[in-house]
Amino acid sequence: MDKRWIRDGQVMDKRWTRDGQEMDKRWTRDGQEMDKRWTSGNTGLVGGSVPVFDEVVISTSLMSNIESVDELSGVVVCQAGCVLETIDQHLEQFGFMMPLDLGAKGSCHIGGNVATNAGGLRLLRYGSLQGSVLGLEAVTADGTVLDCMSSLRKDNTGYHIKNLLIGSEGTLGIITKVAILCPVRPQAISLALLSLDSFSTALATACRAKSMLGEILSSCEFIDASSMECVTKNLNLVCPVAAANCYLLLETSGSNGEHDQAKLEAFLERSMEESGVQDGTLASEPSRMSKIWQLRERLAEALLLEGYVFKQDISLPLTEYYALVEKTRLHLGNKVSRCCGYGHLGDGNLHLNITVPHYSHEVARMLEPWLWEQVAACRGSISAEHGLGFKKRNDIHFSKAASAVALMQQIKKLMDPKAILNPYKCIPDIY
Ligand code: 2HG
Ligand code: ZN
Repeated sequence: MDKRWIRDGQVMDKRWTRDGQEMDKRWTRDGQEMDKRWTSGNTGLVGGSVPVFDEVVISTSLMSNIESVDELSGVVVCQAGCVLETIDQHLEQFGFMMPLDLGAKGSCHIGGNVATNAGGLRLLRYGSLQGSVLGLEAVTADGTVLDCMSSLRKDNTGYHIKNLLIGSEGTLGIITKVAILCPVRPQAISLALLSLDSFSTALATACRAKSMLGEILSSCEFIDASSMECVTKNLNLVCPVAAANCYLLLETSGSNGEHDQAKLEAFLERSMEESGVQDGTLASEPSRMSKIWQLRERLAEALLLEGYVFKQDISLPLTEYYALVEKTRLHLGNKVSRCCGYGHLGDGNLHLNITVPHYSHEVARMLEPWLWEQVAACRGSISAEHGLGFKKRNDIHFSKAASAVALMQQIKKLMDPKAILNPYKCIPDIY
């Protein structure tokens, strides 16, 4: 193979040939040329924090103290109204980071994140909040302050009430404080953006990234051509790789820059051998990484500029991931302006977004329950990380058995007999 690299502006004099054949592909690193080419912050997307009928809104904004950081274990204890990004910035001085990162980090509150079991961009690496939240405090319907504030990694004493509250969308208690296990802040971070000819190449490349990058892979995000066109056009952003059908954004983070680079280079060299991998760029410089991240993180904002957006947050088996976007596109035809897909490919979470100039009843009716039937047919989930909120609570049966929903309703009745905690949300009414 004959490919050249440029690292931080420097041409790396490293070439590979295979069977004497030159591969005409190049990379850019940090923008330098090579040749070819995610409550309480009210940031939820399913109306979970929106008062609809007779609700009273309780703000946790003033509960914004970060109470402690345990420098040995990496456990941060903070109040529910702390902004996610603020906690992360605070942790920097101790060498830790928040295990959760999402587009709304600058305004979302940790209490809301925990209440919705928010997923985000790095779940692939750091797991879900069900695992990272070691303890919490919540106020229950009768005013009891429920103290589940453990900071222990292991604690199998009785039922895990804490885990019941995580993801309950405020329907079983108001989370007031949390203890979160934080990973060590990485010393070296790199970001690769690849353009690919098809979803199957993207999937094969993502699988290769998982196996070749292993423990240093911290994010594996997918963007389709329509999404990329939307974010670049509507927000005047520049995509640094050649236009293609699909894009993969792969982030590595680790404790040893040299080791990580060697792994990443081996992965990229191998990937560039594939004819379907069309172009790529690699960045390690923070401002360049941030520019590339914007192409993914600002997609939701870019879509909003097109009018009304039907937003879907779906978990699917990887083989069905993009097929659903294509099926939906065919199903809706010219009734919509755009039907695009992006999301957390690394954990099977697709964000299917459909834009129309103005809200359309016709499109709404064409979309649901048709879409939920497609998702249920392949045993996917109608809400991967955003929750059910007000919008999807009555569709829960597409993803959960009737017996499970009935048990949820009994738990709700037991913990909130007067239905005063975030009513009309998350599960169908029983009262
Ligand atoms: C993200 O991953 C958020 O960016 C929002 O979960 C998803 O815009 C969306 O549909
Ligand atoms: Zn997401």
